[in-house]
Amino acid sequence: MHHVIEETLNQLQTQYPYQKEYLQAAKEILTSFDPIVERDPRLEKYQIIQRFVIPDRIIHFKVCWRDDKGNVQVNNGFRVQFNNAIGPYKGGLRFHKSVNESILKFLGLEQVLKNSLTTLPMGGGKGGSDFDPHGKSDSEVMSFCQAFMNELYKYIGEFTDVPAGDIGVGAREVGYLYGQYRKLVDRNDGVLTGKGLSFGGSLIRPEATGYGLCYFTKNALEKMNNTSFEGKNVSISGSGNVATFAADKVMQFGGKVLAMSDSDGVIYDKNGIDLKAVKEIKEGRRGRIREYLENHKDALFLDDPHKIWTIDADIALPCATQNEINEEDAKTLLKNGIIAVCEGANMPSTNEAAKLFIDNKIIYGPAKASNAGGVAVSGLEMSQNSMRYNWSREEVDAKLYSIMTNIFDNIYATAKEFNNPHNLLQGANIYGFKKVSEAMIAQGVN
Ligand code: NDP
Ligand code: 2IT
Repeated sequence: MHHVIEETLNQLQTQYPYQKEYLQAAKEILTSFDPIVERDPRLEKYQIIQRFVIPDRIIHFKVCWRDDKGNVQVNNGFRVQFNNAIGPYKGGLRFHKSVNESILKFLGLEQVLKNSLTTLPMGGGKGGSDFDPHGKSDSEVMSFCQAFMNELYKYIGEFTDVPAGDIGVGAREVGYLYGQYRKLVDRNDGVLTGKGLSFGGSLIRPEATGYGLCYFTKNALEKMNNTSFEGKNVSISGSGNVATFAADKVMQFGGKVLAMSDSDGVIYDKNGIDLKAVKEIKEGRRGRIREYLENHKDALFLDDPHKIWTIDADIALPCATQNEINEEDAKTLLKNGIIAVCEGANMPSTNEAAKLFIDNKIIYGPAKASNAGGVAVSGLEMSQNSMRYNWSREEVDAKLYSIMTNIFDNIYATAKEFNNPHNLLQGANIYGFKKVSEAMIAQGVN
């Protein structure tokens, strides 16, 4: 390993020993930069590796709000502004009880490379709160979102930082957040993406991450394996925004979705998942996925989310959360003859699992490339807001398809250039880093 990479990783380990997700992402990314640090002495001369892996700033604030009983609740709020060398900070907000600085730093770091891969002018950031939306009423979610924005609005803007959704933040939350922002600053400038269609949202944004994941996977299946989704069995973890639209597109492409999940467990339906029923449970009632069994007598419930990887499938699309595929899960998938694992969630495979996929030469689509469709259409939403114009559904979908195809082609070409065509992870890291590092060097030490 190049000494610059080794020293940087050691320093992070010493400074942030408890930030395990951040250290994991930093290790995964920096170790793949080995050949380019050798090749380009400017990276060492200007300390680009160290400057790249540390966020520009972290904003940590207190969020106080009242629940329906009138009790005062207190949560932590964050915005990690990671890197704005190629465009305004851009990335989602996550509301989940597990949210902390480590998770948001890993997500922000990934976002910098992902946004660069889209080729649109967006820097990287991430934010959120340890607020748990499960079981909260609509008015509680609104109170929380308003209190969160009462702090966040000071740090965001159409040219500075443009947040969006992530786990626990969908159209409802973006609506409440945007409403409070507009009230506070008296500007309707589109500062969040994922907005409702009636106030500046883009067609296809809700579908974009799941559809984009399938467009990426379709390209990979064709160009690496000369095959397609047609007739393939697919496991999709999660049952939120990304998972449901991925399932929708897999079915449109002729695949069969055997299983989906939530944090309680897995539904397995050998007849193929009835997506309408899943959407009715999840979108309509915000219920639990095991309710699927009430109307689907052939389906089974497996009471551990990891068990989804024991189901014999051709393609796995992890669309729930980080580290949901560990080394054991990866071995099980490989033993069952999986041909492709393409990531809808961020960092769903541990570094050990990802290495197994790459070493075994299956198609492994790394998150920062395969799930970039969501932020890509967020970028297109920003363009439409700036133009005061809306593209049609077909126009946005065609642009998304072309962006995902380009991402695949660019990272595959880079993986081949570095003599490991199956290492799309290295391809994505190096290709994404190129534009960011060039911009940092060109803009001097600051
Ligand atoms: P949602 O909140 O819409 O859905 C999250 C889903 O994941 C829920 O079904 C949730 O179940 C499930 N889940 C959470 N933890 C676990 C677990 N440990 N095991 C199994 N299932 C779990 O979020 P999104 O669909 O938006 O996000 C999913 C992933 O995709 C995240 O990693 C996110 O960062 C990533 N992503 C999202 C993008 C977007 O545009 N929304 C863009 C790119 C990536 P439960 O209800 O039980 O919590
Ligand atoms: O992880 C991600 O790329 C997102 N949650 C979407 C970010 C965005 O700004 O649309």
